[in-house]
Amino acid sequence: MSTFDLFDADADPAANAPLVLEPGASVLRGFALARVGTLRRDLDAVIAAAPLRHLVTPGGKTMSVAMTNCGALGWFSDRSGYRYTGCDPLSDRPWPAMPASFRALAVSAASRAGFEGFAPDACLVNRYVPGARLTLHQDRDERQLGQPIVSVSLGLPAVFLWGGAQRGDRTRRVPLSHGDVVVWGGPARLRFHGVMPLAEGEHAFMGACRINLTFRCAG
Ligand code: MD6
Ligand code: FE
Repeated sequence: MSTFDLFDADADPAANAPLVLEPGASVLRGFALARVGTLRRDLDAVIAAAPLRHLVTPGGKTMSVAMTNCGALGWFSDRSGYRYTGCDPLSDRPWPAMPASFRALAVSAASRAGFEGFAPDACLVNRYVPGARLTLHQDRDERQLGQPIVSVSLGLPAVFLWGGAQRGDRTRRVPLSHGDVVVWGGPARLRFHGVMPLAEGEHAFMGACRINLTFRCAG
């Protein structure tokens, strides 16, 4: 890439060429920025219908990240395991519908990263406050491992850990900011990954937290 390319891309972050972490995994810097107003409004409605809560892992630990879902399926964890459910176990009602703004963003980000025809049926909402973290894990509870995952970062910056096929493989630190979108699938779909403890801070638009939306085809 020439110096001129870099200057051009900086003028319009959404036009940036994807940063390729490895084949199948890329970071689209600022891809969601133009839509954050609508995303925030729709997010507030989802959280009002299905409140954020701290799930318990099968091992009995309470997660530091608070979670909820929208879409036909939602990710859930308790002492009996990880799974997708059609209803929110807190209310026994279906998860809130996936807002059209969420779906449109996820489909266009997937397409920008080279995955046409992404059909997400699940959106996991993660809220991190300072100190909250996500330990290294693989996303493998989805039935359609042929479809990518689209991950949208809002609010405070975080350091994403990008690992390998084995838990013990060395990890690369990838800073993620408000509006960044990560897309991964294909050969990278089962990579270990995590999020370092969130640093203290106050984000002008989202407050003292980071929200991550991950879109999957789970059913
Ligand atoms: C997060 N994300 O960024 C946590 N998983 O808060 C994930 O665990 C994740 O970003 C699968 C695919 C993309 C992700
Ligand atoms: Fe994950």
